[in-house]
Amino acid sequence: MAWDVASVAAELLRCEDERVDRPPFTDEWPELDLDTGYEIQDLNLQARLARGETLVGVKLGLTSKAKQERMGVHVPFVAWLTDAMLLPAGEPVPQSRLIHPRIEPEVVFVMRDRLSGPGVSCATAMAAVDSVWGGAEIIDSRYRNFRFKAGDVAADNASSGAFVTGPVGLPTAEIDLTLEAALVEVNGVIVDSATGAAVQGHPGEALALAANELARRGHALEPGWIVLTGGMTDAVPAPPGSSIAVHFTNLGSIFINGGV
Ligand code: OOG
Ligand code: MG
Repeated sequence: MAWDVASVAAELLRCEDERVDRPPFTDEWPELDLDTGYEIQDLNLQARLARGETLVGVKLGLTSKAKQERMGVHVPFVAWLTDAMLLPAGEPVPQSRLIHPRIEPEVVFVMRDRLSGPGVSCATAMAAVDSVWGGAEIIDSRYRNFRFKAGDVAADNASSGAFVTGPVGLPTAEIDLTLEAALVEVNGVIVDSATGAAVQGHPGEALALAANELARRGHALEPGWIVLTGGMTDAVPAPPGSSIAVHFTNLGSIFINGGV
């Protein structure tokens, strides 16, 4: 079978809806590059909106060395967040709709102003932010063992699954994000940690990257949007029965039960 943008998009949504994983498309279609991946991602955003979901923001992928090294993909990229991915605080991992969830700590921005690239810097990006939050993303790949290349993972909406935001939101002036730490706790044991500096040197750089990358695709960051700036540490598996927590220095703690 010769894959194209439309058939890969349909197959990815089918895998998501039926909770099945598969080998990466680049095994059969090596020319599936990042920009082709974005075309597929955009087609599936339209499909998500057509079935009643609402666009609520964007997520960045692979903005930290820890994530890039683990996934073997060394380019950051952007994907879409819809309201179907919002997990209320205190809810368990939605295992019934995920294949092999993993959790990662992220710095989250809520936008006050529209932010449109190109030419956005960390400082101009931060000036458009309303508030900063701690977050936990529950990623889930439609690729077996999370094996993929840049084009595959961009097409797969950057392994989107669900995300939770924490209990504390601060104005940007009240927090030094380079020094803001996140500890990752699994079943009572701290297994990893990083500060915001792990994310492109400053999470605001990731925000600028999002605005500039979206401009290339004819979009801007809109007021009220949520931006997940990317995993600060490697992600940890979140199987049924597990108990995961993310603790931030100033942005509070998020507790996520692995569910059943
Ligand atoms: C790709 C998604 C990356 C992040 O924060 O880096 C991502 C993956 O690791 O499966 O969400
Ligand atoms: Mg993430």
